Amino acid sequence: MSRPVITYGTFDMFHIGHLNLLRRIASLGDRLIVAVSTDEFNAGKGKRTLIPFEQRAEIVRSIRFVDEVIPETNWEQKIDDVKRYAVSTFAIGDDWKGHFDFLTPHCKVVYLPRTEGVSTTELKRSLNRFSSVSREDVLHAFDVLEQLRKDFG
Ligand code: C2G
Repeated sequence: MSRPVITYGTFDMFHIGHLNLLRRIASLGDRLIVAVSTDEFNAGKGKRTLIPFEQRAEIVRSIRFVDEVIPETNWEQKIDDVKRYAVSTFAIGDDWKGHFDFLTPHCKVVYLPRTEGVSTTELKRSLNRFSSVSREDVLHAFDVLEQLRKDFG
Protein backbone atom coordinates (compact mmCIF):
# COMPACT_ATOMS: atom_id res chain seq x y z
CA MET A 1 0.00 0.00 0.00
CA SER A 2 1.67 3.22 -1.16
CA ARG A 3 1.95 5.93 1.51
CA PRO A 4 2.62 9.28 -0.19
CA VAL A 5 3.40 12.24 2.08
CA ILE A 6 2.99 15.86 1.05
CA THR A 7 4.29 19.20 2.26
CA TYR A 8 4.12 22.80 1.11
CA GLY A 9 6.58 25.66 1.25
CA THR A 10 8.45 28.53 -0.36
CA PHE A 11 11.96 27.06 0.08
CA ASP A 12 13.62 30.38 -0.77
CA MET A 13 17.43 30.41 -0.38
CA PHE A 14 17.29 26.69 0.39
CA HIS A 15 19.01 25.92 3.71
CA ILE A 16 19.59 23.17 6.24
CA GLY A 17 16.28 23.88 8.00
CA HIS A 18 14.42 23.07 4.80
CA LEU A 19 16.53 19.97 4.20
CA ASN A 20 16.08 18.65 7.75
CA LEU A 21 12.33 19.06 7.44
CA LEU A 22 12.05 17.39 4.03
CA ARG A 23 14.23 14.50 5.20
CA ARG A 24 12.05 13.96 8.30
CA ILE A 25 8.87 14.17 6.23
CA ALA A 26 10.24 11.70 3.65
CA SER A 27 10.67 9.17 6.47
CA LEU A 28 6.92 9.32 7.19
CA GLY A 29 5.97 7.59 3.92
CA ASP A 30 7.27 5.94 0.79
CA ARG A 31 6.84 8.84 -1.63
CA LEU A 32 7.44 12.54 -0.97
CA ILE A 33 5.53 15.20 -2.89
CA VAL A 34 6.56 18.82 -2.30
CA ALA A 35 4.33 21.71 -3.35
CA VAL A 36 6.56 24.74 -3.91
CA SER A 37 4.88 28.13 -3.61
CA THR A 38 4.86 30.10 -6.87
CA ASP A 39 6.18 33.67 -6.89
CA GLU A 40 2.64 34.96 -7.36
CA PHE A 41 1.31 32.91 -4.41
CA ASN A 42 4.19 34.13 -2.25
CA ALA A 43 3.32 37.73 -3.09
CA GLY A 44 -0.12 36.88 -1.72
CA LYS A 45 1.57 35.53 1.46
CA GLY A 46 3.34 38.89 1.70
CA LYS A 47 6.65 37.11 1.06
CA ARG A 48 9.11 38.57 -1.45
CA THR A 49 11.25 35.67 -2.67
CA LEU A 50 14.83 36.18 -3.79
CA ILE A 51 15.04 33.02 -5.90
CA PRO A 52 12.44 32.59 -8.66
CA PHE A 53 9.95 29.71 -8.56
CA GLU A 54 11.54 27.62 -11.35
CA GLN A 55 14.92 27.60 -9.56
CA ARG A 56 13.39 26.92 -6.12
CA ALA A 57 11.38 24.06 -7.64
CA GLU A 58 14.45 22.64 -9.45
CA ILE A 59 16.54 22.65 -6.25
CA VAL A 60 13.79 20.80 -4.33
CA ARG A 61 13.21 18.41 -7.27
CA SER A 62 16.93 17.51 -7.24
CA ILE A 63 16.86 16.28 -3.65
CA ARG A 64 17.36 12.51 -3.62
CA PHE A 65 14.36 11.79 -1.32
CA VAL A 66 11.92 14.14 -3.08
CA ASP A 67 9.81 12.19 -5.60
CA GLU A 68 7.67 14.92 -7.11
CA VAL A 69 7.37 18.71 -7.07
CA ILE A 70 4.11 20.49 -7.84
CA PRO A 71 3.32 24.23 -7.76
CA GLU A 72 1.48 25.69 -4.79
CA THR A 73 -0.69 28.41 -6.31
CA ASN A 74 -3.36 28.98 -3.63
CA TRP A 75 -4.42 28.21 -0.05
CA GLU A 76 -7.35 26.04 -1.18
CA GLN A 77 -5.54 23.34 -3.17
CA LYS A 78 -4.48 21.11 -0.27
CA ILE A 79 -7.65 18.96 0.02
CA ASP A 80 -7.70 18.40 -3.75
CA ASP A 81 -3.97 17.55 -3.70
CA VAL A 82 -4.45 15.09 -0.81
CA LYS A 83 -7.22 13.35 -2.76
CA ARG A 84 -5.48 13.47 -6.16
CA TYR A 85 -2.26 11.92 -4.82
CA ALA A 86 -3.98 9.62 -2.31
CA VAL A 87 -1.81 11.20 0.38
CA SER A 88 -1.51 9.33 3.68
CA THR A 89 0.25 12.14 5.60
CA PHE A 90 0.42 15.92 5.35
CA ALA A 91 3.39 17.31 7.26
CA ILE A 92 4.84 20.77 7.79
CA GLY A 93 6.94 22.71 10.29
CA ASP A 94 5.35 23.49 13.66
CA ASP A 95 5.32 27.21 12.93
CA TRP A 96 2.08 26.22 11.19
CA LYS A 97 0.76 24.17 14.13
CA GLY A 98 -3.02 23.95 13.98
CA HIS A 99 -3.36 25.80 10.66
CA PHE A 100 -4.02 22.69 8.60
CA ASP A 101 -6.07 20.54 11.01
CA PHE A 102 -8.94 20.80 8.50
CA LEU A 103 -7.07 18.09 6.56
CA THR A 104 -7.46 15.47 9.35
CA PRO A 105 -10.61 13.93 7.78
CA HIS A 106 -8.54 13.24 4.64
CA CYS A 107 -5.08 12.27 5.91
CA LYS A 108 -2.79 12.25 8.94
CA VAL A 109 -1.61 15.79 9.83
CA VAL A 110 1.86 16.13 11.36
CA TYR A 111 3.63 19.29 12.58
CA LEU A 112 7.38 18.81 12.95
CA PRO A 113 9.80 20.94 14.98
CA ARG A 114 11.61 23.59 12.97
CA THR A 115 15.41 23.78 12.85
CA GLU A 116 16.38 26.62 15.17
CA GLY A 117 18.95 29.27 14.26
CA VAL A 118 18.39 29.34 10.52
CA SER A 119 15.76 31.04 8.41
CA THR A 120 15.59 32.67 5.03
CA THR A 121 14.84 35.99 6.75
CA GLU A 122 18.03 35.70 8.84
CA LEU A 123 20.08 34.73 5.79
CA LYS A 124 18.82 37.83 3.96
CA ARG A 125 19.72 40.02 6.98
CA SER A 126 23.24 38.54 7.08
CA LEU A 127 23.65 39.14 3.35
CA ASN A 128 22.55 42.77 3.78
CA ARG A 129 25.02 43.27 6.65
CA PHE A 130 27.78 41.68 4.59
CA SER A 131 27.11 43.65 1.41
CA SER A 132 26.64 46.94 3.30
CA VAL A 133 30.41 47.26 3.99
CA SER A 134 31.57 49.66 1.29
CA ARG A 135 34.90 49.45 -0.54
CA GLU A 136 35.90 52.75 1.08
CA ASP A 137 35.21 51.30 4.55
CA VAL A 138 37.47 48.37 3.81
CA LEU A 139 40.28 50.58 2.45
CA HIS A 140 39.94 52.90 5.48
CA ALA A 141 40.18 49.92 7.82
CA PHE A 142 43.39 48.83 6.12
CA ASP A 143 44.82 52.37 6.51
CA VAL A 144 43.99 52.35 10.22
CA LEU A 145 45.58 48.92 10.65
CA GLU A 146 48.68 50.10 8.75
CA GLN A 147 48.92 53.17 10.98
CA LEU A 148 48.54 51.02 14.12
CA ARG A 149 51.28 48.69 12.87
CA LYS A 150 53.61 51.69 12.32
CA ASP A 151 52.77 53.19 15.72
CA PHE A 152 52.95 50.00 17.74
CA GLY A 153 55.08 47.77 15.53
N1 C2G B 1 11.39 25.25 8.16
C1 C2G B 1 12.02 24.54 9.19
N2 C2G B 1 13.07 25.12 9.82
C2 C2G B 1 13.50 26.36 9.47
C3 C2G B 1 12.87 27.08 8.44
C4 C2G B 1 11.80 26.50 7.78
O1 C2G B 1 11.63 23.41 9.51
N3 C2G B 1 14.58 26.89 10.14
C5 C2G B 1 10.25 24.61 7.51
C6 C2G B 1 8.95 25.39 7.66
O2 C2G B 1 8.33 25.08 8.90
C7 C2G B 1 8.14 24.85 6.49
C8 C2G B 1 9.23 24.54 5.44
O3 C2G B 1 10.49 24.51 6.13
O4 C2G B 1 7.49 23.64 6.85
C9 C2G B 1 9.29 25.59 4.37
O5 C2G B 1 9.45 26.84 5.00
P1 C2G B 1 9.07 28.14 4.13
O6 C2G B 1 9.78 28.07 2.84
O7 C2G B 1 9.25 29.34 5.00
O8 C2G B 1 7.54 27.86 3.82
P2 C2G B 1 6.30 28.79 4.21
O9 C2G B 1 6.50 30.14 3.64
O10 C2G B 1 6.09 28.61 5.65
O11 C2G B 1 5.14 28.12 3.33
O12 C2G B 1 0.85 26.38 2.49
C10 C2G B 1 1.95 26.36 3.39
C11 C2G B 1 2.95 27.41 3.02
O13 C2G B 1 3.25 27.38 1.64
C12 C2G B 1 4.24 27.22 3.83
